[in-house]
Amino acid sequence: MTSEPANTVTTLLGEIADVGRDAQRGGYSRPVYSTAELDLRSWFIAAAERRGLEVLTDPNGIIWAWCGPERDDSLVTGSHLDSVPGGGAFDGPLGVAAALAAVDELRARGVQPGQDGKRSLALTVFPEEEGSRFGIACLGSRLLTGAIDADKARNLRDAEGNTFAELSARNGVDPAYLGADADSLAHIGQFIELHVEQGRGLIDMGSPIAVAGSILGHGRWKFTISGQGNHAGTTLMVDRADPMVVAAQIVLSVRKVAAAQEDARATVGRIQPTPGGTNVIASKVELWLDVRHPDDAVTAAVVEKIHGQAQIAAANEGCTVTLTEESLSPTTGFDAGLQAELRRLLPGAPVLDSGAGHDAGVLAPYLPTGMLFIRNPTGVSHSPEEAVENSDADYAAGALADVLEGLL
Ligand code: HGY
Ligand code: MN
Ligand code: MN
Ligand code: MN
Repeated sequence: MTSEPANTVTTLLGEIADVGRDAQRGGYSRPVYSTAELDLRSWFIAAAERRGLEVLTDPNGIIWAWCGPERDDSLVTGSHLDSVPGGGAFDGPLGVAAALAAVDELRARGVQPGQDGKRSLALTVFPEEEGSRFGIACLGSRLLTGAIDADKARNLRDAEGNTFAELSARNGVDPAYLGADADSLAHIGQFIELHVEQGRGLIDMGSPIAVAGSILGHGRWKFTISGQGNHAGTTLMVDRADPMVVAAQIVLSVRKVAAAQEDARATVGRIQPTPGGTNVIASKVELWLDVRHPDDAVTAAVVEKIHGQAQIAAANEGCTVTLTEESLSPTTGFDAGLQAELRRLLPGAPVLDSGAGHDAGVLAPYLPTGMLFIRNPTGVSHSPEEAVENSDADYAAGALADVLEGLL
């Protein structure tokens, strides 16, 4: 059923290709509510309004673009526009652009959501999917579902000390009302997220598209290591309590513990020394840990093991170390019935498990949810090397339209 792609996705992505480029890191840095992400939100709203969709931004900062008057049992598709620092062009925006292009495609086929007995269709953009600014991944979908306490979310602070509530208010949403939105959630009949694959699965399978099987459970923790800040030149080596030395040992133990645990993945991608001077022994080091495993109990055991080794390293260096859990996302399966429907509507599409987290994973326990992955020829993501061939990007619009037409 997939018609010749109308090259809308590549055209749409071309419109935002210069938004949030990061000259220093390469790729894109589009933290939530940054100028870049706000520009992308405006781009999406304008594109949706040009298509006659009714657009609103809710108190959680989620943008909804409606096609059709009915709100009950709606079909919703979308993704996110925020990025990791130095991220790729497709992680998030591909799903948003494909949703816009799929609306064009449906209309070209004479399919009008919300008319002729068809359900309404909503396109959504979720804020802070990457958790790059406020530390909690999928903050928008966690707020929608109530998976995060509203007050905790309001008081999350970014590196400059802005709270999520302050930035929400500064961008036109009243933080007094953010939080679980049971009413909006109840209106969603099914949610579909199309996303660039963030690995090599589809390259190896030789397919442009896959239906998601599951999402790997994952979590984020923060180590805070405290030592004795001091002068780099006047402090003898024997007199030091240097938290950077403990941090270095934690990074190595993360690799060792995870490499020894089948199917585990663990990463330290961010370390923040205080004060961070070349000629200064740090007084404190904050270090963030990302651990993933199909079995949530094993994830916890891996973290525990790393924590034990961190405590020994800290004691040996005369430092102290504390560990705080920042967010947990249990391993998520998708609605089997919807998954079967997606495979029926996309004949030959393989099933692919995702090592990456997504808003669809947060929604999955609350409503029938499915995901589609589009081939990434480099298999690299969260990096400027993330890629999607134009032909696959445009094909995605037709494939998503096939799915939406079949479900509407
Ligand atoms: O971190 C993740 O897995 C996702 O890309 N936010
Ligand atoms: Mn993503
Ligand atoms: Mn991502
Ligand atoms: Mn000095």
